[in-house]
Amino acid sequence: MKTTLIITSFLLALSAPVAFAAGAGDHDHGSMHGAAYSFGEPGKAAEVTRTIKVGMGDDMKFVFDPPIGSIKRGETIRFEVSNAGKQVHEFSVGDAASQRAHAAMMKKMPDMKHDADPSAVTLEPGKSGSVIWKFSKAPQGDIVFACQKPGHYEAGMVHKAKLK
Ligand SMILES: [Cu+2]
Repeated sequence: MKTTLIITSFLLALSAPVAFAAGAGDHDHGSMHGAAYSFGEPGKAAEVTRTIKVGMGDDMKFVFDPPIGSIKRGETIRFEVSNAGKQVHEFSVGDAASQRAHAAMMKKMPDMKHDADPSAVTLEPGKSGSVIWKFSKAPQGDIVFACQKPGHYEAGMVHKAKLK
């Protein structure tokens, strides 16, 4: 419960300045419902337009199958994520700002899971899970997929995709 509260307040703290920076005239009423994200919103299974397998391993790489290429604004993607490694890995959807904040938080709480965060999944070795994300908002810069277990982003567990 404590972790959930921490994550929720983190997300609120994170999203508020980003949403504000997104600019006047771009009022997002969706953000009034729970946590808001600068890079889209949790997707619905019924609205999935493509499914991509994401492999993670101790070689510190994401393998997208098929390759994700660029993302069309508004599309909903189901990521079927599996961890073939012997370490815990995570797959999180974000943008440069959210991933920076996420990395800072993971440094303080390296064992945190993302059960309360629909934009990320944390997987024990051999496990799989999924994230369904609607790319309804254009962030500043690229969409950034990352594993923020300490040191993993730096070792290569990051992938950037253009949102068009
Ligand atoms: Cu990792």
